[in-house]
Amino acid sequence: MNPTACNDEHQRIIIHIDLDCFYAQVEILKNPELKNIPMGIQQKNIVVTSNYKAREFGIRKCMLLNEAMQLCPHLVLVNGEDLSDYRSISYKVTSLLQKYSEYVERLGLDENFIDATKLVEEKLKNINKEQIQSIGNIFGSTENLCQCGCEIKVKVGTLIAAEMRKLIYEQLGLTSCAGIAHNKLLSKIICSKHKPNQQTFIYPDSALELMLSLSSVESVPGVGRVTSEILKQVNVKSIEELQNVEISKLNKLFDPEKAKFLKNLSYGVDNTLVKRSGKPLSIGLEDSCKLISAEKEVKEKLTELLKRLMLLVDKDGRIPKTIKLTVRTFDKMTKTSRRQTKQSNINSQFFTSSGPLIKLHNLEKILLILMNLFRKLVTIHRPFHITLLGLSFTKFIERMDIRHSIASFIKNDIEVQSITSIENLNYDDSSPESAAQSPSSCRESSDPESEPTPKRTKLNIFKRNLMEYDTCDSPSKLRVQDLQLSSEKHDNNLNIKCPPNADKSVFEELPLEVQQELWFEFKRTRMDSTAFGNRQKKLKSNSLLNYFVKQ
Ligand code: DCP
Ligand code: MG
Ligand code: MG
Repeated sequence: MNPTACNDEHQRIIIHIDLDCFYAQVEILKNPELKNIPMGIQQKNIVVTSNYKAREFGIRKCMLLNEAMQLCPHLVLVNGEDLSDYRSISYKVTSLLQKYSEYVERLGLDENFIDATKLVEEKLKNINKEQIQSIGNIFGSTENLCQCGCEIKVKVGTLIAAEMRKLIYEQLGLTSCAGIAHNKLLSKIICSKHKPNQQTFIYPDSALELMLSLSSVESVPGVGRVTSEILKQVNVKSIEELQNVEISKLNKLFDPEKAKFLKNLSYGVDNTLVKRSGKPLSIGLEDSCKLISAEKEVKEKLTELLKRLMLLVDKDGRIPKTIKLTVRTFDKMTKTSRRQTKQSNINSQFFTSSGPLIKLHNLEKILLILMNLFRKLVTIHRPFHITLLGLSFTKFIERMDIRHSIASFIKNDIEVQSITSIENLNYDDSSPESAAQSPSSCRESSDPESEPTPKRTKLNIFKRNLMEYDTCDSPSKLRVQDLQLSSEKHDNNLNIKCPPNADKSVFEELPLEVQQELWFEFKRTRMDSTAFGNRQKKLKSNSLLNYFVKQ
């Protein structure tokens, strides 16, 4: 539970930090010569952002390339379609902020909310209240301020925000803006009031004034295009109109909770909590393309995407259990596009080696899975036209938890499948991927939610049994069960058996190749220890069985 859950009061201090011209700053870090010349970041035919030098010429975010070049003919362009550096620096910023508070919520790639309530309380214990001077620009008046103690808290919040921004600059060389307020909504709105490299704060008394200063409901964070279109049905376009519309009218358009949420927003009231962000739930890439109508071209495009994606996953450090393919097809008859997704389990063992993950044989195995998924999405013996291909890895486990990866096979929420046989489970998921920060065709998905913890129960029993075996006197003394596998999918010619003392029910649920490896590993260690009389003989360091027995 967030310690600072609150009602409608001003007890919290929320800091919102947004990096200045983020992609441009990252490129400047890589090439400092770009610092003092107008520079824009290009994705396809759009300038998605630019440094502040370029903004002096009137360059705005997401401007068409032609338009930008007319405004500033000497604009230097840097291709920003590969988001991997932006992404990795973005996580570094979040990590720095997490040193201050566990309540750090990522928003897109360059924004973070921090619940600084506790930090403020701590600081207030060691500071002379009379001497506190706020840092930054203020929005609104300081007359007749609320007496509940919120004023001093906001002031201390400004000191903490300045410290955070200083740390980001010192450690990563990035400048940023901050907004300091008693809730997320106000802190985000206020953050962009003075840019770049500045901070702005607001006392609760000025919340209404700030909301009324917004041009329309669409400029309220949390009110998307769809919501504002619906609001237009009851003639609500401005904040004032949202304040005045009867809640009963909103209840007819939205569920009551959302209706109340919208009403609250119009008054600057936002009780949502700062959620803790973990690593992304999925890491993906997608690329729109000119019409692709041959399977060979699909494979080439997927190979390219997969190589890039493997580098991202390598940087992330975790091991994915599922791969998802997204395909957008174009129907020339109806002139409509259709986006579909299918996913498959992948073998965690593809990723167990450290260092760059692009091992050719693994890449080819994953490609086989992808092409199999592709054929399930697209009928290849009829003409087809692909306009977008996307790949993402999901269901991550930490590398240190690889020993538990077998548990993931055991307790997977989708059926366990053999990977090498390419008989993977597929299911439809036509919902579009969540994509971060990119208006153009190359998008990277990053879902800022925390990860599930590894599941252990059956695994532990299995592991314990194998450990008992590993320490017993000699293989001949074992209660050898040597159970023949009964499942249809098993190749009986291999004569694979469940290692003694292992939980047969768990073993039988493992994919065939995992069973094989465990069985052969068991046989090999039995032979070794018989031959050398060494009951403590160590298992091969990279063996699968080792994942069960090594602690
Ligand atoms: N971005 C994008 N498409 C958009 C908006 C932004 O690809 N429609 C990318 C480029 C930005 C980054 O996301 O660098 C962060 O978005 P911001 O809106 O915070 O813009 P900047 O950080 O570039 O500029 P500012 O200084 O205004 O925050
Ligand atoms: Mg920014
Ligand atoms: Mg931003």
